[in-house]
Amino acid sequence: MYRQMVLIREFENECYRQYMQKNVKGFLHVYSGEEAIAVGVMSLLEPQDYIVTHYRDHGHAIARGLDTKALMAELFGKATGVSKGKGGSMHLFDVKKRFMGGYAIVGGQLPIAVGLAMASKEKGENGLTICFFGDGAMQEGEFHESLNLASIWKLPVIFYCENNLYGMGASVSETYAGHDQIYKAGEPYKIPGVRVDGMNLFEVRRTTAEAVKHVRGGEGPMLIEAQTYRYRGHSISDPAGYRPKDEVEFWMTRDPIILLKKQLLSEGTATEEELKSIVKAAEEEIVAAVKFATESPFPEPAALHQEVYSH
Ligand SMILES: Cc1ncc(C[n+]2csc(CCOP(=O)(O)OP(=O)(O)O)c2C)c(N)n1
Repeated sequence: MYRQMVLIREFENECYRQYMQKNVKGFLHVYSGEEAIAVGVMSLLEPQDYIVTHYRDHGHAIARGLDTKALMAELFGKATGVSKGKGGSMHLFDVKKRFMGGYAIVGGQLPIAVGLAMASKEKGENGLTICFFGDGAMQEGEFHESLNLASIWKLPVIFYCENNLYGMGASVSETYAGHDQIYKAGEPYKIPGVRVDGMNLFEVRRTTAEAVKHVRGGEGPMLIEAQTYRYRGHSISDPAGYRPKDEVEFWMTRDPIILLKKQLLSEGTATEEELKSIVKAAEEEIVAAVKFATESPFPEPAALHQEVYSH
């Protein structure tokens, strides 16, 4: 899990570099700072489980085991990308891994999660759906409609709010009346909620494991609020000057990778050399991913209208 968290951080740092070199275009929202959530949650899932998420989706995709070469190629708009170069950063997808997409519309993935959970239940797959979203989605009507239906139909879905304290540029405390009790937002729909320290991998795993047991056991949906922080701006074009310096510094002291590293060393689970070699291997994997993306072809013009749906 340390390896995966480091790999996500290295991938995100490289995305920034590649964007500056104009190899990655369009929107880019990185997951740096939030790694413990994706990695902790995915470590508890089964192959039959579905995942849907928002546009800040690289970390979830890597944690679910999507190949970093195909992910980087997608960001480069290449035909070898996970969405054949047509999705880009915000629309990563892998149906075999039941990774059913990043979505650009805030809250748009919640009704999709409800549909996926209904499919799992109807088919008797013993599967559940994890639906990641940000604190900004709490203000969308879809949030409330989705929780209501999921509860009425007792669906196997975990609504997973990654509360990084900000939407695009405004603090959640200025935009959502229930900002200090997000985990209780399911109460009107009789959905139990819990809050977890999203910077602590072990806490994420412990809390999520209990929720997974509840939901897989047929007890209906749950809501989890993971408290976290994004280390970069909302997107690459946001210098994030609206955040107080001391707040940023505080959250930097809670870096999930550093916290995990300290714990692994103090417990004697790993040595400094072993952890260094994990970082080196991650760096090498990212270099290989960039090489693959660079050398891959762009989609043929004829592919433009293939696998594209409208309604
Ligand atoms: C329906 C809708 N409204 C507005 C936007 C513009 N928008 C994109 S991201 C964003 C902020 C969302 O913040 P949050 O859900 O907290 O997620 P975070 O980016 O912090 O992970 C907004 C308003 C959008 N994409 N979709």
